[in-house]
Amino acid sequence: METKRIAAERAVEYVGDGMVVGLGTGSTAYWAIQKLGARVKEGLRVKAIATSIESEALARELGIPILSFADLAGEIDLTIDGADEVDADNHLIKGGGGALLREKIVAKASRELIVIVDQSKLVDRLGDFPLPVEIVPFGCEMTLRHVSELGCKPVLRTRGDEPFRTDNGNYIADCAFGAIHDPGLLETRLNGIPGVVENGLFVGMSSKVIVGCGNGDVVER
Ligand code: ABF
Repeated sequence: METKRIAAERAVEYVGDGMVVGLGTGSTAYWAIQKLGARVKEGLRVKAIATSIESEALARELGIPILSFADLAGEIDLTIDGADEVDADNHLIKGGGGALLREKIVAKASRELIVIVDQSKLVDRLGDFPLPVEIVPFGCEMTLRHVSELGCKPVLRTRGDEPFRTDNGNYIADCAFGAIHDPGLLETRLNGIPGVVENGLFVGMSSKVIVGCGNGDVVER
C-alpha cells in the first residue's frame, strides 16, 4: 500500500492550477484521487474526468469537480492511472480492474499519461498477467473463439455465478498469451475482431511511469 501511495502522491505534484485531470481506477489511482482531493481542499482549482463509476464517486466525495466529455473544450491536460504490467519501453497491460475501455478513452484524450505503479508491476516483457479484453455479450462464444485463434486461452471473467460486467455493460475475457513479443501488433489484431470492444494493451501511450519502491524511493522513467 505504501509503495502505491508514494508513487501516486508524486504524480499529483505534476497537477497544476486550472488543469483538467483524468482520474484512473484501482488501488494505486485511489491514492492519487485522495491526494488530489486534499490539494483541492487547500485551494487547487481543477476539473476531473474519471475512468470509472467508482473513481468518479470517490472524487465527488472528496469535492473534486467532475467534468463530462461534452463539456471538455480541447484535451485533458494530464491523466494519472495505474497498470497491471509495465515493460522496459513503458508499454502497459491494464484492465485487471475491468475499466480498460474508459481508461483508454481518457488516456487517448490526454496530453500526458502518468502511470503509477509499485515495483511488482515492472516486467521485461508483457504477458505474465493475462491480458484483459472487453467484449460485447452478443455472440461472445464466437468472439472468444476468434480471440483464442490469436494464441491464447481466453477465460470469461466472473463475479459470483455471473459474468463480470464492466461499467459499459460488457464482458471481460482474461487472455493468457504468455510473452507478448509485439504488443502493438496484438493490440491491432484483437481490435480487428468483431465483438471485441477494446483490449488492455496500451502501447506508446504513457508519457512517464512513476514507480514506488519498497525502500521508500520513488523512481521516474
Ligand atoms: C487500473 O487499476 C487498471 O488498468 C489496472 O488494472 C489496475 C491497477 O491495479 P492497482 O493499482 O489496483 O494495483 O489502473
